Amino acid sequence: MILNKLVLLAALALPVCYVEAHDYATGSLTVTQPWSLALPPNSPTAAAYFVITNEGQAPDRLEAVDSPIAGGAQLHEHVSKDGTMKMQHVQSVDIPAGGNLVFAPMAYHVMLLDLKDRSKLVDGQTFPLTLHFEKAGDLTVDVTVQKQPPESAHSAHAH
Ligand SMILES: [Cu+2]
Repeated sequence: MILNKLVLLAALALPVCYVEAHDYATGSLTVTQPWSLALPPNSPTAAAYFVITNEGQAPDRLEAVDSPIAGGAQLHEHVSKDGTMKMQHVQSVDIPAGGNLVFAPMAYHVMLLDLKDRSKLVDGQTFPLTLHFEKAGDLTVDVTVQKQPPESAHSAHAH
């Protein structure tokens, strides 16, 4: 009886699901779990999301992004305008010292325009995305395409 309880406790202590984390670092910046939503083949645009953590003493700034699968890539944010949520292009995104910045649906995101290679926008595929930081320089990450947002993305839009 006691043994059965111990076995049960051991089973409960195991993580429910193991999420493979993909982290990329340059200088004091870490980019965690870049992902994109799998899209139908005729989608005109795609979006990419990730979390940037700045463990340094100084702020940095994400100034531009690009990807070989898209003819253009922009930094976007969601804003409330006349009672509706709209996305708009921003020139750059500040990353505060000791802080983090969440790119997620209904928040900051990378918008990929003029898609050149839609074969990568399928569940299970990855595509490269290069982030250009003012101080930390360039960082290329592999964006994982998936059907569902990762768990980490849910916390980003807790209203
Ligand atoms: Cu957008």
